[in-house]
Amino acid sequence: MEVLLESGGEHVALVRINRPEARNALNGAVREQLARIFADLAGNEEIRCVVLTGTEKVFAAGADIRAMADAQPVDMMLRASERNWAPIKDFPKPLIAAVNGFALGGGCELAMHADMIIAGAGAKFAQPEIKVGIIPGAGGTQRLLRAVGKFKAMKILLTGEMISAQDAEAMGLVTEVVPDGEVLDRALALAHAVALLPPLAARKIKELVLQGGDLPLEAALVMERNAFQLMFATADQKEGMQAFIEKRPPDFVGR
Ligand code: CO8
Repeated sequence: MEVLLESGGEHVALVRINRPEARNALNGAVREQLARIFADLAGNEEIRCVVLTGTEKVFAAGADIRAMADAQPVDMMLRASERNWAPIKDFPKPLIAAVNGFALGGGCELAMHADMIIAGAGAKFAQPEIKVGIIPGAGGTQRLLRAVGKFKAMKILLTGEMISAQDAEAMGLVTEVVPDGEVLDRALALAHAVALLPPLAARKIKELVLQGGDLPLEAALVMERNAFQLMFATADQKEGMQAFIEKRPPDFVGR
């Protein structure tokens, strides 16, 4: 298997892409395995947060160029790769990308599917599709635009040049930059901190940030208000507030 599912500790899953001989290029097998794993994790109540990572040298070098080089448009349509992106795009729980080395093309797009990106100081990000005669095909133009704004996005998309983890952090593409050897530990620590908090509230926050950001403000605020009120139906709201009043740590159960 090129994608490994491991325990990341209590309530945390660790998903590793492990196809080092092709720099973790996202061929059909890798994308199918990722899709299956994320679909399973979505329905697994034990899991509250997921960390997605690659190897020490590469997060993912993009779509598999060898598997696309001779393709015709109809081949690409029949591959319907959006089917395999869907379980990651729609993953309802917090997802943290731990990026060491290269996150290029589809690899950068995959990282941008996460809710937080922890990058090693030596990590490199790019959308180099233009250099091989295509354009990003898994949301790169749109998610990058929304993350960093038009003028930074245009430079990245039109030149295909790599940007450093530090520059990516400065423009808002990366949550935190840490020393290369500490990326996974930091991502897991963050995942554990999130996993201790009420999972239903975490899901709602993710839903609101992702869906609300593309709505008119008034509509998004109504959505937020409804979700806020719904939280008062959860056992974790009662527990969180009671624990505060009793000056004890809360024990959230995800209900
Ligand atoms: N596809 C297929 N094979 C790859 C890819 C790739 N994207 N990247 C690396 N490899 C293979 C190489 O062909 C090589 O194979 P072999 O040993 O058999 O010759 C092996 O991995 C090692 O590669 P390098 O020798 O180049 O390794 P380096 O460490 O010197 O360089 C790099 C690593 C910088 C990552 C370099 O390999 C590179 O630039 N790769 C291509 C990056 C790229 O252009 N990515 C964009 C691809 S297009 C894309 O992602 C479109 C997204 C559309 C999304 C929708 C569908 C998923």
